[in-house]
Amino acid sequence: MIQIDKIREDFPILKRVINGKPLVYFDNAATSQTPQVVIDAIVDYYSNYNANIHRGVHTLSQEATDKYEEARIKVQQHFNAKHAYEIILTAGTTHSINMVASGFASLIQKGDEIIVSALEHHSNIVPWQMLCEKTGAILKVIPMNLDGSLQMDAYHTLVNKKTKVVFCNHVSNALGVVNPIEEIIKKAHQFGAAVLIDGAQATPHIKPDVQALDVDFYVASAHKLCGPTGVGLLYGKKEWLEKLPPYQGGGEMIDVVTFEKTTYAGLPHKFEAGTPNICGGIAFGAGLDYMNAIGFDNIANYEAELLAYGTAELLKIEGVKIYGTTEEKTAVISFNVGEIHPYDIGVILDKLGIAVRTGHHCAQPIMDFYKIPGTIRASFSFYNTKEEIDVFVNGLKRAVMMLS
Ligand code: C6P
Repeated sequence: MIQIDKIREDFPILKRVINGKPLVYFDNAATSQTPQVVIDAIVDYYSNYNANIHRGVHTLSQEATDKYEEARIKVQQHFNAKHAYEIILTAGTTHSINMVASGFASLIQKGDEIIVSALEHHSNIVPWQMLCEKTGAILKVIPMNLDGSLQMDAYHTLVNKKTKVVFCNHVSNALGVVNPIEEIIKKAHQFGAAVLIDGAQATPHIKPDVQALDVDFYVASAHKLCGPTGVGLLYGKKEWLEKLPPYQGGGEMIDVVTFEKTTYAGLPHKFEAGTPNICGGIAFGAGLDYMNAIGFDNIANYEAELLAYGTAELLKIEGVKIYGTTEEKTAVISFNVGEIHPYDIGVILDKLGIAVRTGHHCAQPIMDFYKIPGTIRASFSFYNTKEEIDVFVNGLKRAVMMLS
């Protein structure tokens, strides 16, 4: 059970007044808000044990190193990775994807095939296009249906022995649909292809088990998980992380350096050159602790209620068209009202204290598919309420009246 009043107390920002109105924050798919315990963890780090890690013999450095490595273990346990060294702490989902894509440059040859889904965020399209340009590999796309689901029959015919890597998001950021990643992974493995799943939008709602999924790479960002920006994870199976070359050269990722030759450190340090986001990593762990204490089953059940209520209320407004109508969705409603431009609605909602995202949501191919410039995206979290949905729906009605 979600104790909503208690939970809302944990988030100082929810008390903010915007344009004279209480904040209604429905832009959770862009970034989640930060509970006090995570803010406290950040303040504690800078107040009490700010130091560089893995290098100093002094007490502060050891304390910071211990806390940072504890955070890695929290991430390992949360995602159920077999080994802590399979968790690379990165700057976030985009960074993690680029690490893998650039690493594959040495494993991919001209004529090899790479598959992405039609539902990808730009950060899971552009790095692979860059890789194809560099290597002569061919990018293939799993097409989508009108309801936002993937055409899985087409996927089954796309995979073949030339397929080297398959990339798909676990949940689409623009539509909120949950993709059949188990089926995608199983099929790719029949042909020996590696699979990277982008969990940026799934992880705030679903606790993934990377071993049960048998996924090769899984990536996500802390800032969508009640943590800070600028930190995230790359999970990789040991075999794959050992095969990939390091992404960057520098301090921390080496074993022995001479002017003739450098040998690299083992996992995870091979992929963690330079001073990492130490405080961010520790706060990432604090965010996971906070969400796990609430419980992901509780979060999912409560958000499903918000999604059902919000969808039903929105559909009462004439002209509302929702994009992404599959049965399995996270608490995201992407929609338009008649011919009104989403941006115009977003501006009026902001005047009423309501934060939503408008536009193409970094997923232009999806907007091209629907032949629209963008959508209004309302994305709910476990700290939102049905009362806030009422405020939003009333605000939307006002906006539609003003713009019609
Ligand atoms: N989507 C949204 O409003 P970063 O920016 O690296 O933390 O995450 C990038 C990213 C990758 N994949 C998916 C599925 C995502 O949703 C995002 C971030 C935000 O939808 C900001 S564009």
